[in-house]
Amino acid sequence: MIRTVPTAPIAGMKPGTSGLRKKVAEFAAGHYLANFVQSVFDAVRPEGEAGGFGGQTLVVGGDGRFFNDRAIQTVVRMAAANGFARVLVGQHGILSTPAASAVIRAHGAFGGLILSASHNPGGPDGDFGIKFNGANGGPAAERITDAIFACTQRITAFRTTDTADVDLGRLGTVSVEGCRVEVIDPVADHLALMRRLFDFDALRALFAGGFRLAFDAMHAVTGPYAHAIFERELGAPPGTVRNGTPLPDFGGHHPDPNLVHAHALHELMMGRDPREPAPDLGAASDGDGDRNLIIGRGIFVSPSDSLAVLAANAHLAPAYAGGLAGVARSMPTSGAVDRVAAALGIPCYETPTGWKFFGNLLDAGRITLCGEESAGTGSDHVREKDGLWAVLLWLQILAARRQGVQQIVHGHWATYGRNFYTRHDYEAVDSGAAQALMDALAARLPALPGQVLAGRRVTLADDFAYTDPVDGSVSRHQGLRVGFDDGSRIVWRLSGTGTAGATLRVYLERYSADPAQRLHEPQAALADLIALAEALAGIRERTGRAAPDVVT
Ligand code: VG1
Ligand code: CO
Repeated sequence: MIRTVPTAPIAGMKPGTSGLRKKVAEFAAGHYLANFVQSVFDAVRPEGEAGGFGGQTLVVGGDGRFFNDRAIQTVVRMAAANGFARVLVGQHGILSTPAASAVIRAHGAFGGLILSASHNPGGPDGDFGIKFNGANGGPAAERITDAIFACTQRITAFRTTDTADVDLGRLGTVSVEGCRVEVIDPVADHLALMRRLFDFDALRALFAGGFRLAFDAMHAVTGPYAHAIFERELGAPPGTVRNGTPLPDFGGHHPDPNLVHAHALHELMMGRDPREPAPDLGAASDGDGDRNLIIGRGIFVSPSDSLAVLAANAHLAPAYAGGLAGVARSMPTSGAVDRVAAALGIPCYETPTGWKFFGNLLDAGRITLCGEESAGTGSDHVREKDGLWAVLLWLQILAARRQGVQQIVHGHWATYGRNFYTRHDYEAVDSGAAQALMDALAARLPALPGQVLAGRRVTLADDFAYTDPVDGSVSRHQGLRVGFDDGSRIVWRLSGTGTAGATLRVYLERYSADPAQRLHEPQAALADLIALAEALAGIRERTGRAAPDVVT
C-alpha cells in the first residue's frame, strides 16, 4: 500500500560540500530522513506530461556506517512509492561512492542516493549523511542542491509503502509495489571498469615479483573492493589489505586517511614498526572509498604532489595512453599539477572545493584527470573521486617505471620544482567566532595588494568566485586567498562537511626551484607563511586556539 504521510519542514537541511551530513541521532529521529529523500525526489522529478520516474532506475548504497541498514530500507520503500521502475541496491547496503558512480553509469540509471558521511566518524554518536548523484554518476550541481534545500523548506508530505524490509543479504530481484528491487554485487561494475583502464597483467607480474603493498581500508567501505582487486585479482598476498572488514563504527576510528588518523600506516612506511619492514607502497582510503592516501617507503606523498605525479605519468596506463585532454584541481590544492599541465601543453582548471565542480568539465571532455588537496583524485572513468583507482594508477606507474615511490617523487621535484604544502585544520570552533574571523579577514583583503608581508609582495587578495566555463554558473565565497609575487599562497576556508561548530582550514603553499631546499620539511619550509596566516586572520585571538587540531 502506497501511503502519503503528512510532514512539516525541518530546518537546517542545506547540503554542504558533499551532501547533507548530521549526527546520527538527528538523521534517525522522526521524519528527518524521509523529509530529505522526498525533497530530493521532488527537486529532480522529470517534468512534462509523462512526469514522474516511470521507467527510471535509482541506485542506492552506502558506506556501511551505523544506521546505513535502516536508512536503505526507508529509501527503497520511498523510491518504490515515488514511482521508480527499478532500484539497484548494493548487497548488504554497501556501495562505495566511486562504485555507486560506476553503477549509475553502467546501468543508465536516473541517478543514485549515496548514504555516507565519508571521512566523518560513525557509530551511534557519530555522523550520517546522504547525497544525490545524477545520471552522469556525479554529485548534484549547486543549482540542484539549492533546489533540494528549497523543497525541504516547503515539504508537506512524503510517499512511502508499508512493505516489509528487503533481504539485502541475498543477491537477486524482488518486487516492492511493482518496483523491481535488484540486490547487486557492489564490487562487480567497478572491478570491470578497473580491468578496462589498467593493465592487470603488468600488475600481477609486479606482485608476483615480490612487490609489497599495505592497503589500510580503515574498517570502512573499501575493504571488499580492495580484497577483490589486490588480493584476488592481482595476487597480492593475504594481509595486503588491512582493517578490511567494514564496521558500523569504523572500529571507533575516524575513517579519514591522513597522517593523524592513518598514523599506524605512516609509522609502518617510515620503517618504525618493529614487527615488519616497510612495504614498497602504503595506501589508505576513507569511509566511502573516494579518497586515497599515498605513502612510499620513507616518503609521504602530499595529495597535491600525488595529483601532479599522476598527471605527469598517466600515459603509462592503457586508459590514458593517448594523453590527457586537460586537468583540474580545487582552488586550495597546490599548483604542482599546473606545472605539469604547462609542460604537457594542456589546460589546467581551478575549481571550488568539492567534486561537484569537476562534473561539467569531465562531461564536456575538457579534462581527463582532476584532484583535491584533501586526498581525492579521479578521472573521467566515473564522476567521483576514486581511492582504489588512484592506488591502481600509482601501481601501474611503479610497474612501468621500475622505480620506487621516493625516486619518482624526487625525480618529479627535480624536473618541476617543489610546491611545499600543508593544511592546518582548527576543528569544532565556535561557529560565530569562525564566521567573524572570515568576515574581518575579507574586509582586510582589498587593502593588501601591493603591501610587503614577510618579505613578499602581495599580488592577489580576494574571495574566490568561480564561473563554470561550461554552463556559466557562478559560485561565490569559495575561500579567501592571498597570493604573493614568489608564487606563495595562503587560503582560509570554512569546511562544509562538519557537523559540530565550524572547522577553519588554512592552506599554505610555497614554490621553490632550488635543489638545495628540495628535501626540507614542509612545516619548516612554510613557517613564515604559517605565522603570517595566523597574524592576518587573528586565529588565536578570535578562536582561542593556539595550534591546529590536524596538520596534513
Ligand atoms: C572536504 C574536503 C573537500 C572534499 C570534501 C568531501 O570538504 O576539503 O576537498 O571534496 O571534504 O570529501 P570541506 O568542505 O570539509 O573542506 V569526502 O571524501 O568527505 O566526501
Ligand atoms: Co569520502
